[in-house]
Amino acid sequence: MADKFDVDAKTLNRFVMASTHDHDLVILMNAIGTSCKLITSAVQRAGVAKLYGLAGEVNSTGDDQKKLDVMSNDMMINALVNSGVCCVLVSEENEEPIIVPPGRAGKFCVAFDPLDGSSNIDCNVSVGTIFSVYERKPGSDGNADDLLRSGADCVCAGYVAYSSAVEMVFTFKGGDVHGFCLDSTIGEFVHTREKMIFPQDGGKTIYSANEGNAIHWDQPIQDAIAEFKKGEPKPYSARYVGSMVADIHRTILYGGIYLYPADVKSPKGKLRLLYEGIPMAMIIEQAGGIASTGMFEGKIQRVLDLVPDEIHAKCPIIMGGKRDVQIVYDQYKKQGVET
Ligand code: P6P
Repeated sequence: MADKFDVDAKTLNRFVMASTHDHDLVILMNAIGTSCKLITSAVQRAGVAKLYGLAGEVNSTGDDQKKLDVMSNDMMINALVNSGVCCVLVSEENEEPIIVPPGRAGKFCVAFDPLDGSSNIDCNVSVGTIFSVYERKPGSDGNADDLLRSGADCVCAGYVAYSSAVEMVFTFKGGDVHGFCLDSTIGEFVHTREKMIFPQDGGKTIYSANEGNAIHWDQPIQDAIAEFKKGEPKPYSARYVGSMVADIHRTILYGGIYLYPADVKSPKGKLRLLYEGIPMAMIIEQAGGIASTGMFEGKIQRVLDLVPDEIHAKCPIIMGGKRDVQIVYDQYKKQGVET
């Protein structure tokens, strides 16, 4: 029997065109989609094309850059700079912001991690791309200050999971969260998940954290993990991929909680606000979950309320549904902390 051919393919481009009259946003999402298709090709051919291993440089996070980090970064920068709709880019792989030459500059400011979790690439574990989009401030030609704003000013956010399927999850500010899988037979992201909603009962009892950091966590976090291990009516399952996109994607679809809290070793946490915290928080909140910092700079904060003081600012992250985030908050309440 012939494969079912879709004569009405609901591509990412068509979704964006139907969702906005801002043609520059259509162009932007097309450029992001194209760069993620190129990254897909590189990631899927890494073994064959001998792309594993180190590039011999270090990125803004101090991580050893993998060959694929450099390639993915170049792919995104080239696609965005040449889209004609961006004025400033911030990448995890670049210490300094990339200012688009005035002749090719447009209104969008994009922060991205081109290949998040790339330390996993050589052992074939899922990796991802994460991006957040802002519009430059009125009167600005486009510089880092246009991105030193809270998630309240974020126009849209998304991630791409390079795994058994290549799936982009994307949302406009205030909109629903949608999933688009890459159909390699037509080279397009097609609409496969309409209105992704975090399981409102909290979903599967899963906690996701790097317990290798446990000795550095504050007592309420240690107590919350102990509560998850006890679990009601049975202990939670522990799942930790070590690639944020994989861990967050699972958390949104299955439920549970993802934690990368601040600790004595990393008082601001490890993850980056502009291209990990804010985009993931916008997606989690608009899918009906909670995106908290846990204890950060003396109080419990909402990730989307944080204002980055520099383009590679860090933030702690506790993301999940009310059931599980409340267990964390209850431990802070026991210490008299307002949540
Ligand atoms: P750790 C990858 O380097 C990353 O930025 C996220 O993708 C991931 O969730 C986290 O760091 C893993 O950090 O300290 O557990 O290896």
